[in-house]
Amino acid sequence: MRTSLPTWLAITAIVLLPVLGGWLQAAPQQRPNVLFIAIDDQNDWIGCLGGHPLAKTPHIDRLAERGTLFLNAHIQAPLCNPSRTSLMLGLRPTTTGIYGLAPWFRNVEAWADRVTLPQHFKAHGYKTFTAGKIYHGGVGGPQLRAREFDVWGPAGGIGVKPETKLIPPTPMGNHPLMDWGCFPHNDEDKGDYKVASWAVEQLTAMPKDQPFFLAAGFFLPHVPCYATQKWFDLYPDDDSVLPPVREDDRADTPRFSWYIHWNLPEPRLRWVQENNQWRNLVRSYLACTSFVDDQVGRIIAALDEAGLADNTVVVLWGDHGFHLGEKAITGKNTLWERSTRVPLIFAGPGVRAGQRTTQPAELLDMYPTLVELCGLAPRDDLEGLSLVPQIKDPKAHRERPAISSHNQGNHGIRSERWRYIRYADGSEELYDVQNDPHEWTNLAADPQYVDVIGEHRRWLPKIDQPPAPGSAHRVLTYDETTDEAVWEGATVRRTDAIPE
Ligand SMILES: [Ca+2]
Ligand SMILES: [Ca+2]
Repeated sequence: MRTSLPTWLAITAIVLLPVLGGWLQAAPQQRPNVLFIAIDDQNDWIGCLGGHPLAKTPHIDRLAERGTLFLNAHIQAPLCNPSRTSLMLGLRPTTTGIYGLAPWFRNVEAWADRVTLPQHFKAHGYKTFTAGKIYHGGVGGPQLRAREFDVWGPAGGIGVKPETKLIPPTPMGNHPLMDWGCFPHNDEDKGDYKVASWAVEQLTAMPKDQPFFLAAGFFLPHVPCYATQKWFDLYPDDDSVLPPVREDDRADTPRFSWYIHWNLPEPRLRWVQENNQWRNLVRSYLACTSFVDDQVGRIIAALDEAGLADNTVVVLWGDHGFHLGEKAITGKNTLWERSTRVPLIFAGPGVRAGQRTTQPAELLDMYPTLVELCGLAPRDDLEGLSLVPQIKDPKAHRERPAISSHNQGNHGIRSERWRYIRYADGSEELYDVQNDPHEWTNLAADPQYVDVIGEHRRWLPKIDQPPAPGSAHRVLTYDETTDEAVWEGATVRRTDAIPE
C-alpha cells in the first residue's frame, strides 16, 4: 500500500515536532538570566522619562540606552500590595479583588496556589533570589519564604532613621512614615544600600551552571524620604524644583476623585505649603531617587564585571508613582499620570539598544514578556500581553491601552494620546495628555469628545471583582443603588467636607 505524501508529511511532523519544540525552547543552562529591579513609589521623575526636568538618574538612563525604554508604561493599581500582586501573578486587581494593603494573596483561596513569575522561572530550572521589597510585607512568615524564592537576602527598608521626625506633625494621623529631609548618616547604613551590596555579592559569586532570577527591591523614594547631604546637593534649594500646579485644578475633577484617596496619612498640598515643607519634600524625594539610581548603578556594574550582561535580561520598574503637590495632594492612590506612569526598561539579550516606545505598556506585561524573552513555556492564563513586539520594533502598534484600577469600579484608561477615567459613581474625566501633559483640563463634558470617550470606555475591565476576603487599608466600596461610598469602613456622604 502506498502512503500518500500528505500522510508522510503528517507522520514526519508528528515525529519531529517534539524535537523541534525542544530546540525552540532553550535548554535550561542556555536560557538567559533575569535581573528584576523594583523601585518603590517611583514616579516618572527619572531623567530619561522627562517627568521632572531636574531629575538626575544617570545609571537608570544608561540602562535605558542599553535597551528599550517604555515611555508610556503604567501600573495596574496605584498602591504597593495590589500593584505587586498584579504583576507577580499576571492578573489585574479587578480579577484578584486585591485592592488594599491587605490581604496577602496567598491568604485568598483562589490565589493560594497561583504560580507567580519567579515560581514559573523556578519550574523551568532557574534558581531564584530576592532581597528588599518585592512583595508588600511578609509572605506569610519566614517558614513560607522558600516557597516564593530559593534564596533570601536582606529585607532592606528604611535602615538608619533620625531619633525624632524631621517635619512637624502631619494631619490625618501624623503617621510615623510621613517624614522626609536630610540628617547626618551614612549611605552604607541604609536598607537600599544593603540590598544592592547583597545583589552585588550574589552576582559576583554566581555559579554559571544554572540560570538565575534575581529580584532586588528598593524601598526609597517611598516615605520617609531620608537622604544624606550629598544627594540633596544635586538639587537647587529654591522653588525651581517644584512641579507646576494649578490652584484650582480640582475644580473640574469629580467629587468622587477625592473618594479614592479620601482620608490618608499623606498630607495635602495646602499643608505642605502652609508648613513650608513643599520644597523640602520635593528635594527629599528627588534626593532619594538619585540615591536609589546609584544603587541600581552598583548592581549593573557588578553584572558587567561578572561577565553576565550578555546573558541576562534586565528589567527595571516602579510599582506606582507619587504626587508631590499635583492635583492638590501628595501621595498615590489616584488614576492620574503622576500616580500611574512609572519607569519600565528592558535590556539584555533579545533587546536592541537605544530604543524608546510610546506604545502603552502595563506592568503585568512583564510576566509574559520575560517568559518569551527567556524561551520558557508560554502560559495561557496571564492577563498581560508580551511586549516583545515593541522590543523588536518600538513603533509596533498595540491596540490595548494601559488600564489602571483603584478599588472596584474606578479605572483609568491610558492610550497613546488620551487618559480617560471612570469612577464607580459614573463620573468621568478625559485628558488630552499630548497637549495637556499636566492633565489640567477635564474634557469629559465636551460633546466633541464623545467618540474618544466611547473608544476608551470599551476597555473598562469586563471583570470587576469586589474586594477579596480580608481586604483592608485604602479600600473603598460604593453602592450605586444607595449612592453610598464606604472608605476604610466609614461612610462618606456627598455633603462631607474633604478631609485635610
Ligand atoms: Ca509602592
Ligand atoms: Ca483641572
